[in-house]
Amino acid sequence: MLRCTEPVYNEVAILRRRPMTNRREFLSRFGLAAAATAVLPSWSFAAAADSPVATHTIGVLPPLPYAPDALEPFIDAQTMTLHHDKHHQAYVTNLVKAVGSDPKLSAMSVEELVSNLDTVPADVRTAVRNQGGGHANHSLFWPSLKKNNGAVPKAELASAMDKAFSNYAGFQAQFTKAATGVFGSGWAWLVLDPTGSLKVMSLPNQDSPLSQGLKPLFGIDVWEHAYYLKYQNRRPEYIQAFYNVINWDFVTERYLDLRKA
Ligand code: MN3
Repeated sequence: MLRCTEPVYNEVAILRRRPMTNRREFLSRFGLAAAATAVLPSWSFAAAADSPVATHTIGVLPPLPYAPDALEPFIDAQTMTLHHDKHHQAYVTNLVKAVGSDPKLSAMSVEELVSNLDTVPADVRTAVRNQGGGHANHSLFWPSLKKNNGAVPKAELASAMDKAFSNYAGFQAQFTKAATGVFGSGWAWLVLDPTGSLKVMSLPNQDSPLSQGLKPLFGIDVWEHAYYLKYQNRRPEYIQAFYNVINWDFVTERYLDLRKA
C-alpha cells in the first residue's frame, strides 16, 4: 500500500480545493498512472460544480442548493436541515476517517471511490462502501429535488420512460413498489444500465448503483431519517409526496449528459 509522505499529503490537501480537471495530472505526476487511467469513470472530469453530472470531493459537504423550506409541504424544513446538516455531514466526516491519509483514495472523487470498491483496501472497504455511498447518494439527492407543480418528464427522458415502463404511470408503479419494498433502510433508484436503458431498482443501506456499474439518475431515500418527523411510519405517504419534488429539469439534463458519456 502507498505510504503517505508529507509533501504528497499537502498536495492532496491542495488538490481537494482545486478543480477536478487537475486530478489526472496529479495522479500521473505521483506515478499513479494505473489509477489515473483505470479507475475513473469517463464522465467524471469535464463537469463543472453545478453540472447535473458533477462529481463530489471526499471531505466536502455540498451546500443545500435551496432553502430548507423549499420543498414544503411535501418535505418539511426541519427534516431537510437535519438530513443535510447532520446526516449527510456524518457520512462526509466518517468517509474522511475511513480514507485516512491514503493518497490514492484521497485523490478520487466520492463517485470514483464507490465506482471502484474493489480497488479499496479490504480493511476500509466496508466503511468506504457505507460512508462513501452515503456521501455520493445524498450529493445527488439534494439537486434532484425541486417542487415541480405536477410536472412529468418531457422530451428524450419521456421517450426513454415510455420504452422502459410503457408510460410515466408505469414508471411510478415500479418506483413506488421498489421504494415501498425496501426492508429497513435503503433507497429506490432510477438508473441507466450499460445498454442505455432505464431501470428501477432498490438497494439496501447506502449502497450506490455506481458500485454495480449503473448510472443513477435520481433516488428516493427511504431511511426513516428522510421522512419520520413528518410522516412517522407512513412511508407510502412520503413516497407519494416525493413525486411532487422530483426536479425533472435536472434529471433530464443528467440523463442526456450520461447518455453522451
Ligand atoms: Mn439520508
